[in-house]
Amino acid sequence: MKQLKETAGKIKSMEIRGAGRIARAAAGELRDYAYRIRIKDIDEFNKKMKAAAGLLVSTRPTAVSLPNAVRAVMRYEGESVAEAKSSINKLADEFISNSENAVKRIGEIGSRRVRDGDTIMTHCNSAAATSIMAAAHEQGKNINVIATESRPRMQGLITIKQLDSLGIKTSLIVDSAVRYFMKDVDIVIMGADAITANGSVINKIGTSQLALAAHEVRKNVIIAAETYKFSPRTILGELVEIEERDSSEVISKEKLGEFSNVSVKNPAFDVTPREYVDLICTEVGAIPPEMAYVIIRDFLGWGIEEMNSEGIW
Ligand code: RI2
Repeated sequence: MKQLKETAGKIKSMEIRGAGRIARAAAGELRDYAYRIRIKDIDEFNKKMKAAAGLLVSTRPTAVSLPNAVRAVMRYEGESVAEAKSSINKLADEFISNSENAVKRIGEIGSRRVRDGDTIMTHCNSAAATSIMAAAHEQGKNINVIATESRPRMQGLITIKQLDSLGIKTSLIVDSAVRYFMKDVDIVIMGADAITANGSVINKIGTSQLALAAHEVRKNVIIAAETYKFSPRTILGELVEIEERDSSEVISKEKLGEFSNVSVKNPAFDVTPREYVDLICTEVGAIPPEMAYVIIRDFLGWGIEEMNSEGIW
């Protein structure tokens, strides 16, 4: 339980972050937790697993990769605890390796859209998006990247570090300079935390203004997202919840305490309508956002009837 809570805490505090990474961490934790349970009774075991799944999913509400990963592992079968454990082990390992391969494949597919000499603008830090840049660079294309800081958590600093270590020339800009620099950009590449059935993209706050600025000057926006970032529940009309994080990420509690009429709003994500997205690059191909429903139906393996039930596992 201690380690389970620790992993959940790390996801919540964003020590483990990035939609793909939290998904893999949750799948791995469920597998390890299962092996730590010392109960012989299968019903009791299942109850513990359900509680653990619930705890992990509750840590961050927006990135759908998290419930999708948990769902993938919680499909385990077994009449006995030993069987259940081995099924969980197999499903978790499968999810993790498929996820890692997906990020690599997205790089290969997406890099075909990058031309030699392109300037790419990106936002926040997305493993799927940087995989495209890394692949293009590896192919010998000379690219320049403009990376936003991505306030308040400054994930842009992670991006510039990663790109720098690959030898990719990168300029760091403040978030509000996005429109100013858009004229120099050839293509915008960003990640996603969730994609809805109608092709809207939920990603780090600021993504939609970047996409809007790109749209204004007809620059292509590519979203790099594994298939498990598509949200099955949006087929049922559900909206993706936007995580509101603590005010202390924006201004210290002490400073805020100096004011009587000030509050802080700190949404972690926003929604980009599909009209501003040219292509979603997944591991099964680059698709127009209008095809999001097909990905949910054909690649996630969720039956509509399963989604109608109370919980998702
Ligand atoms: P990958 C991140 O969320 C960013 O919004 C990023 O674009 C998205 O997850 C996808 O990241 P946060 O955890 O899975 O920083 O592509 O809030 O790495």
